[in-house]
Amino acid sequence: MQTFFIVAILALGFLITFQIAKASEYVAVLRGEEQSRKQSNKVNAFLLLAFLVLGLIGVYYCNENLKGKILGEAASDHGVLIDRMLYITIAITFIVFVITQVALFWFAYKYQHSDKRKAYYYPHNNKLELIWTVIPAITLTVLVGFGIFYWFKITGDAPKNAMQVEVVGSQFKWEFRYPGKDGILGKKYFKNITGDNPLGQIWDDPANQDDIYIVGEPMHLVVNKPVRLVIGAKDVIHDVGLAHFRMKMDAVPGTPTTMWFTPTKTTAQMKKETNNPDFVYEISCDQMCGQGHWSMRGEIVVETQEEFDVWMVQQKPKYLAVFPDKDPAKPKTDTVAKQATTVAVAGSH
Ligand SMILES: [Cu+2]
Repeated sequence: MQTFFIVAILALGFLITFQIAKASEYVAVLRGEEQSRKQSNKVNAFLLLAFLVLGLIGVYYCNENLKGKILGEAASDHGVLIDRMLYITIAITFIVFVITQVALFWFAYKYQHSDKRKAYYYPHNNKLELIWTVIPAITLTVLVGFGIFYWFKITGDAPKNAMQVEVVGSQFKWEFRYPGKDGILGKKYFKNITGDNPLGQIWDDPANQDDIYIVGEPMHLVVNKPVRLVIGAKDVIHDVGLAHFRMKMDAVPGTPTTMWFTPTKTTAQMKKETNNPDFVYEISCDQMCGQGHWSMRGEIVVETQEEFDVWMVQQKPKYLAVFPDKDPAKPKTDTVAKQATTVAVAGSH
């Protein structure tokens, strides 16, 4: 019995010693963790500050590098307004961006965890809420107000001397139509669309008989002359994107949309300005419209009135291509020949 107690005491003693050793080992580990936590806390706070500085340098660098290199100056009157609006928006949001980012990262650094400080509980302040709601609301209202003003201007009535061009998108090309001498685009009906009549023009409408149809060739516009685009689509939604003019409008099947602008630089001027002899004004499709979306590219030539007139004289109304007999310029050989055969046939009887 005595031996049992001695063994038991020894075993308990061993167990207690073992547990104390283990506990102090845990304490040591915990102390180390606390140490390393404090260490990484400092490193993280410093990294946040470094991220802020590098990020701001990156923003500045990108801006300096790309300034004026992407598209150059706007080539239309409305484009200048759109650019100005964009610059004002960027200036305001940039100031807010810098203030909020500096405050965010600087506070994260300055108020990193410290044993000497305790977080201050500050859940609500009506005045602050009011300030940071009302000021952005007023600012955004002014910015959006500008946008709506320009939007109404661009989609509203064009000046009386404006020329009109119809732009029709389909998978995956652009087709153009000029109203001809009468200045009126003839009526269309989608069920009339055939290989011979790609826009579905109603030939009985006299306004259609002088309309010029263009496909696979550039649209021609006159410099400093307002142009009103009448935009449509034949299958899905496309979008007439005119990056150089800073214009853009959806092309919706069944719902014509319009916008007008005045090109202010000829293609020749742009070639000089951009130092690029191959410069062309492009129409991009700005709406994902299917597999060939990427290839849906059109071109625009901006030229002087004289050059435009020379080009226009060479164009022939689609109507005359479909009904060659109606062409006044065409010698009536067919009719004469037919009459001759009729006479010959009549004579043989
Ligand atoms: Cu498209």
